[in-house]
Amino acid sequence: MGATSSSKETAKARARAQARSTIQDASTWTPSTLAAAVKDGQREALAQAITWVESALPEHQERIEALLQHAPGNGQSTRIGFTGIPGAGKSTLIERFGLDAIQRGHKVAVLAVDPSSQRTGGALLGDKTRMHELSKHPQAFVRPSAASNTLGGVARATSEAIQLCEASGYDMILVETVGVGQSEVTVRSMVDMFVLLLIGGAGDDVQGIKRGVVEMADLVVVHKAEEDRLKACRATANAYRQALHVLPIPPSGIRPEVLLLSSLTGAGHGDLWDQLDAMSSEWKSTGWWGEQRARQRVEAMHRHARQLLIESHMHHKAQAWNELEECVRRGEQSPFASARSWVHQPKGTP
Ligand SMILES: Nc1nc2c(ncn2[C@@H]2O[C@H](COP(=O)(O)OP(=O)(O)O)[C@@H](O)[C@H]2O)c(=O)[nH]1
Ligand SMILES: [Mg+2]
Repeated sequence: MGATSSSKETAKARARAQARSTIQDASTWTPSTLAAAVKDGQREALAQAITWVESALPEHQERIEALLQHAPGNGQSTRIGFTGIPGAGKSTLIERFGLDAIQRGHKVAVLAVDPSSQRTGGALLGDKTRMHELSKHPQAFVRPSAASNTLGGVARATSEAIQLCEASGYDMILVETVGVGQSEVTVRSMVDMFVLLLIGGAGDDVQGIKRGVVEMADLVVVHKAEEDRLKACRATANAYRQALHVLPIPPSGIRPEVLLLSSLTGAGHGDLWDQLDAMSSEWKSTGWWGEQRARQRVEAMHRHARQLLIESHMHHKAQAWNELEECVRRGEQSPFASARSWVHQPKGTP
């Protein structure tokens, strides 16, 4: 028995060594070798695979599809999104929450969707991700947001990144978003539970919190609630409890709770965990968990179809687009008529 298992071990070790040496040259990956390395839990491979799915180039779509087919997720992860203005403390909260989750036996992946990194070249997040401990932990994978100059490229890739993390053995997937417009909506459509972070005492106008964002939240956290700011934080929490009470009951059937929390002291983190845990158990028993996932898969198909169509048209009819754009800029043609004529032009028209 010993001999068999040790020869199996040797073969496994050899296969691993081989896969690792392949990492040295990313261009030698094929969809199936990359998928195998992802499923083997190799972080470098996972990072590479996410880079692949972020590509919007039409010639890359086939290998992306093959990769995703070879590395299907098992659907068993818990996916949690965190939103709130920059400075609300999302990264700090995620680091503490992630370390807690690891202590509870989970493998944690953190993905960040940050459209603003386009302007800063990612430096903002790269420097201040504040997940130093988590990113060094062997049970965690932290992927800072990639800058993207494609139409929604990073946001689109996030749902595929979630799948790849799952395939790689991560069962707790935390997504950080920045409170600007579309990114929240996109992230909301990819996660099971969505947490809104507020800073206690700061006015809504300062925080840029829109009703739409509050409506998307499954849980509201009044953050930075330490001793000296407790009064202001309680006032904010009460105001939100009242505001949430007049909103219609969400399709999940659960009205969002409002929690006070500090990621500096850790106060309230136990409640946050319990609340999310209770919510997921409840939704699994009512069927909302599965229903929401089903809706999200259909939404993802819509999103991909739109994206692929426009990318493919942009690729094949770039010159016609540029010419029409000039005409529209000069006011010679209506935007609607130009868009229609461009869409209906056969591909390959110069
Ligand atoms: N007082 C206090 N400050 C915090 C807390 N969490 C984060 N911060 C600070 O808030 C600032 C922004 O935190 P960060 O996690 O980068 O926010 P993000 O932009 O939302 O990701 C940093 O200076 C943190 O140290 C907290 O619970 N209490
Ligand atoms: Mg952050």
